[in-house]
Amino acid sequence: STTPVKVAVTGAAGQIGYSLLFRIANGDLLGPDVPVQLQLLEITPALKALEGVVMELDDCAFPTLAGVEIGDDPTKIFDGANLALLVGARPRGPGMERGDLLEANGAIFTAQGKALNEVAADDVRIGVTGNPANTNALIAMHNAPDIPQSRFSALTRLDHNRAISQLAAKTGATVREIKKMTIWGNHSATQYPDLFHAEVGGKNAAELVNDQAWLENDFIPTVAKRGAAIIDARGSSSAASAASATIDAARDWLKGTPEGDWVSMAVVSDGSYDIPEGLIYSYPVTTSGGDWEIVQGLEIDDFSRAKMDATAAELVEERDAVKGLGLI
Ligand code: NAX
Repeated sequence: STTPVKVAVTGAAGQIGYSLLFRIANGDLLGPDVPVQLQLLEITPALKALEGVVMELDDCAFPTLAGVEIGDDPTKIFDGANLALLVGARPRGPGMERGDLLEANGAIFTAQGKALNEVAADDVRIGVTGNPANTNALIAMHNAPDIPQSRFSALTRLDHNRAISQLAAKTGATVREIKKMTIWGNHSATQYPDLFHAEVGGKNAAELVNDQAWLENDFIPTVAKRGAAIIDARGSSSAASAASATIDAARDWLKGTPEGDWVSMAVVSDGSYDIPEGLIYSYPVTTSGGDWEIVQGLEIDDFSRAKMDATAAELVEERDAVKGLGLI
């Protein structure tokens, strides 16, 4: 059909937005034949900058871009949205405590959850990139009781892609040869990138690498702390790679994962792998027809179990904190 797909993006004038919008408008998300309508949300003081970004989008003359709408009211900008990419969030400012950060983001994600509940399209899918992504998604989900919980996901695809890239570099394989990578848990330093189920050219990655010291002391911390390394080198946080991962995650969610592979998505736990029910926890998932399914039956050894439980414990703490603040 030629009806444009409505894609809402929040934080559209930010640095991830500056990469993300052009990729979506170029057809990288839905393909060159699907017209896209961009609906862009910003806070009022950033609307002028956003107008500048829209001028640049216009100047690209993207054939797939059917229209652009901007504003600071989520009940207008989320109207009819088929996909909502929640990128905008409140960064931790000087002197801000963890509780302050959760509260500031709580205000954003309660309001946006309610607005999505009220005005988004019936088929809406919601991807949360803004940090703390898992808990922001949890807050939005709880404030949108009429939207099925399975429609909410937080981004761990950047971590997933980073893990693939590190494994490719270690083994000399191409990225294309690497399958079944998994990020478990929180998009934070406690995340657990798992090589025990990943494959390189059809061979088990952990067996191929055969170097537990590298896995523990190099691979896992490199992936988990990559964000900080980028800030160190670039002077600002990852933006183009975060935008690319946001696109990868949404595209695979809507279009399906290939046979014989899976992706990592933080989704609501049903208790799989003994993770507390209701947390937004990153799992290996396959997708089809716009729905995800947690990969079942993976064998978990003691090393993995401890890592999976540690990142779950952090998410329980975050959940209890936002519950204490009355946000969920
Ligand atoms: P920027 O600070 O450049 O942009 C954020 C934008 O969001 C700003 O323009 C701001 O005005 C806007 N904003 C704030 N509150 C808003 C609201 N209530 N409604 C709409 N817009 C609002 O940050 P950027 O580098 O683009 O990063 C955006 C978010 O992604 C941050 O929370 C960041 O921590 C997070 N990230 C998440 C990653 C992930 O893998 N899940 C990786 C990259 C990134 O660090």
